[in-house]
Amino acid sequence: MDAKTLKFFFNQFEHQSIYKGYTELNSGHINDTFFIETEGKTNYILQRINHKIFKDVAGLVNNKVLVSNHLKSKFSNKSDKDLDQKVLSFVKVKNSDLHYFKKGQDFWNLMIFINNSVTHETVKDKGIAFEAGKLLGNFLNNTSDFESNQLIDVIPNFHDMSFRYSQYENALKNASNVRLQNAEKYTKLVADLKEEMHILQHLKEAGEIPTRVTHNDTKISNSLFDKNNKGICMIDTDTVMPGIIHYDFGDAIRTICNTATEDEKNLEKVTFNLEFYEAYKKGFLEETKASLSEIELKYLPLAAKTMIFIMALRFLTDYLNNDVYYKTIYQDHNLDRAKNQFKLIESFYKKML
Ligand code: GN1
Ligand code: MG
Repeated sequence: MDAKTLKFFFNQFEHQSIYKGYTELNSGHINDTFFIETEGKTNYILQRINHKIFKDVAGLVNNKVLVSNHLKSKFSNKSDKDLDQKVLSFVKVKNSDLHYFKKGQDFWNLMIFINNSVTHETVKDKGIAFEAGKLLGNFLNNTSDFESNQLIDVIPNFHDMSFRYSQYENALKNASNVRLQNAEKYTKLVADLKEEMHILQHLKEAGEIPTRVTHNDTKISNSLFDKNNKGICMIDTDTVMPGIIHYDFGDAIRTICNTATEDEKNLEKVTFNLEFYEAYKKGFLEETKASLSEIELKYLPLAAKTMIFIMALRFLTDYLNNDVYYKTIYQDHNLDRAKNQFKLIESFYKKML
């Protein structure tokens, strides 16, 4: 992507700002994301949304706008300008009510950058884990009265374990011999864990665990902090859909308690940090305890294991499929990501038992 192109797309949106420059943000695996610096005080995040993965981008953007508007309604007496710095705000296209600009097959959207904010790829102290727990708790509280039937199912069965197993089993059938051999070490583990990894799904289907509006991509880099590491808000609301809290709690633990990044190849660096688990849980429960049922609380540890596992399974599946889903930058990238998550599960066992 070049500056001229980005400036063109930036200028399709309704704002008074003058484009100055851009920085690509590489943390996401699906969309292309750019920080847009302007000559003024307001900066932006410009995103090209991956329409191959998100089949209904218009619906996805509509979800995001609805959720943001709902979150904003929770603040009293705040001007639009203040709220733009507390919750994600989407900019409309010039002379249009749409919040996305479509050119050819590509969809673009623009958000206002929250000033003085930072994100983390790994957690270095338990204060951050605690704050992240509070952020998710807040998000779930504030969306608990949101009418979820307004949301489209962005990716049907997104965290459905049976769906992910069936994708994996198909991938096994079609994989190349080389990739199959490289993945072999993990196929037994995937088979052995099958029953346990379906427990949460079965409780959900039986109605024992309630469905709520959930974020569905709570990795630590999707929590925004101020420079003093106080939580501001959850970002990347692409996958907000009905789900169970275990998806969000577990997916957050998956990255918060990993002593290394998701892409770390040196597995010795990958261990599960129990102290951060406790800190995250404390922050999360401080916000949500009163509204959670006994069964929801009981299954928080299994949520962690299940969500680490589901990501391992998805990375492994994409590896077997020759990398058709996640962005990769080298040949065995997805396999390395899967190995990283399997190592985290192993460490989780040791620490939790
Ligand atoms: C993907 O694109 P990104 O980084 O926001 C994925 C998540 C995974 C995550 C792993 C739509 O999110 O489910 O947890 O990678 N999103 C989708 O880093 O598949
Ligand atoms: Mg995401």
